[in-house]
Amino acid sequence: MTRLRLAVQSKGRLAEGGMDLLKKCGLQFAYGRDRLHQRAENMPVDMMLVRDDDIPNFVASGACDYGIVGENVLVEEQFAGRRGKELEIALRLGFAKCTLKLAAPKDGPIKSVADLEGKAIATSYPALTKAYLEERGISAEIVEMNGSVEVAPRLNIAEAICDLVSSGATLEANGLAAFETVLRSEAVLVRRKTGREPEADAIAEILMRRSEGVINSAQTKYIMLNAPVDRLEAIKSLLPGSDAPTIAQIVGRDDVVALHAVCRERVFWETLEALEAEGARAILVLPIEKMLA
Ligand code: PRT
Ligand code: ZN
Repeated sequence: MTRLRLAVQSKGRLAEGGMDLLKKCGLQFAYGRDRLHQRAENMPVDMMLVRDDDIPNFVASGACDYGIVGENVLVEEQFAGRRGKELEIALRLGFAKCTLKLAAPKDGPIKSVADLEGKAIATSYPALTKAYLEERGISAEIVEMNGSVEVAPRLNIAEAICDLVSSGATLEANGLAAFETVLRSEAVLVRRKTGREPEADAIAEILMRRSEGVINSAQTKYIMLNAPVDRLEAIKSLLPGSDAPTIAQIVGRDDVVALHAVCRERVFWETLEALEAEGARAILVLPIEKMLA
């Protein structure tokens, strides 16, 4: 019987989020994390644990059917003219979000893309950076580095950098300021554009549908509250991303009803305070574990 072969980063930022998502999709794995292969016990899925940079190649060559990779790695492979071109995004996974940014010393002369003309830029994403600058008519020298790109300006290796940013703390700590976003990235599920096995695709479809349920339910909350009947419309309009709430009678009360709603956007404290100000009481916000639309 066909098993879906899935490439996942062995350790790093994509490994944890990837495993977490697969577990929430119901996959159970038998062994610890230190093996190259992991076999799901309850579904026809085999995982191959590898370095993220190798994943596009593994999927393109057919060694794996699908893979979880940062969009930044995929796009770099595509711009570099390597095998990433043979891949497509099957599903955006919503974790490991980051941005690829151009940055330069905070107090230096480089404040915009135009200031990069004739300068040296250090990056682990040479093809992406080059394409971005060429498109804007800038000619600059690309200095390829495989890590610690943020130290390049201080070491006079380059005047600017193009690197991934999530919190921005690394830039800050190195006296750098970002002035341009080159790419927004998140973890993505990739597969070959052509030449896939229908049986593997069918297994992947189940996982993707479950993943969508997991991703959608992550921010989604179930809100329950009691609402004065005469404030019902105002209260309904405050509920973030909810379409049709359920209204139920409360025994012995005709001035107050119970309202239950699924909210598809983040529910902030400010929202709860606004609901309370409109007369809502007994407000409960519950997490939703699984969801099928
Ligand atoms: O060993 P292997 O090659 O598999 O791992 P790796 O070192 O290449 O990858 P890893 O685990 O560091 O990152 C894997 C993927 O996570 C990246 O390709 C991105 O898609 C994604 N990701 C999300 C990030 C970040 N956020 C991130 N912040 N990758 C790297 N960083 C770096 C950033 O460049 C900075 O140097 O983390 C540092 C801290 O960032 P700040 O802004 O929070 O300070
Ligand atoms: Zn890597």
